[in-house]
Amino acid sequence: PFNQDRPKSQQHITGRKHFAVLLDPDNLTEASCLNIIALSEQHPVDFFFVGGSLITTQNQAGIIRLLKEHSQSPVILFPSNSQHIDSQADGILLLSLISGRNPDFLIGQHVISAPALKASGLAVYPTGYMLVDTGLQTTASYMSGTTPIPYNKPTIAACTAMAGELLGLQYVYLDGGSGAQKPVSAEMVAAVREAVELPLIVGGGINTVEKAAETLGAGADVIVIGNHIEKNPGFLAEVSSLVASYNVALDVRR
Ligand code: 1GP
Repeated sequence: PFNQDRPKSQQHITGRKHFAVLLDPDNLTEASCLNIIALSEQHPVDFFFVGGSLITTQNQAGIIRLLKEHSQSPVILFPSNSQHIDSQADGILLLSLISGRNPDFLIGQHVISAPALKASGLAVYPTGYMLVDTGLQTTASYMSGTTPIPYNKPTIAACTAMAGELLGLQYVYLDGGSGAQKPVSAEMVAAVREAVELPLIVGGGINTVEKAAETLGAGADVIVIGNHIEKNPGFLAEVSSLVASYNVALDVRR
């Protein structure tokens, strides 16, 4: 089983940009969810992520049902623990919290959920999840009991992503945390982009078109926006156009 060929680079990066809207079941009513879905019909969204670091309501299944009934965009679970598996969705980010040193979120929850995941039929996306310190402590950092990567240490982020890639993870998610005071820096996004050949997902605190553009320009393949669209659904249209403009420019260059 151990031949001597060096593994080929995974070459996942296409240059195409993607837009994911994160829906936190605690923050949405049925009406606000339907409004976001209606907007996404006119202003395309590539994926809906569903989840949150601490879910206190029983709304998740209903939100996924609405999405599946009214939208063609894939629904991908963004779970905080093993309880959040729902086979109505299309896929799940199987997050290993590689920025932290809490074994429960590196492997423990995965062991608990493996039989249900195998049986669920969900597409499973093994993801190196990296929390970044963007100021105030976020729910994700507190709930996971982990220290996030310091904001001004892009080299730590790059080495962590490299380790995740070498371990065989297939995606990297760089997250400032939901409602972060500021997004992950362009320097850190660029350092991670340079370090690995995996698709790079970036989210947390993106609440202006300028911040979204900076994140995409620094090398994010997927940007994730939650809070600001929940508060101001019109932002969905602005980000959708921004992402489309990157992809049109890419097509013109080809
Ligand atoms: C959080 O990356 C997501 O995990 C999105 O963050 O809610 O701040 O957009 P926001």
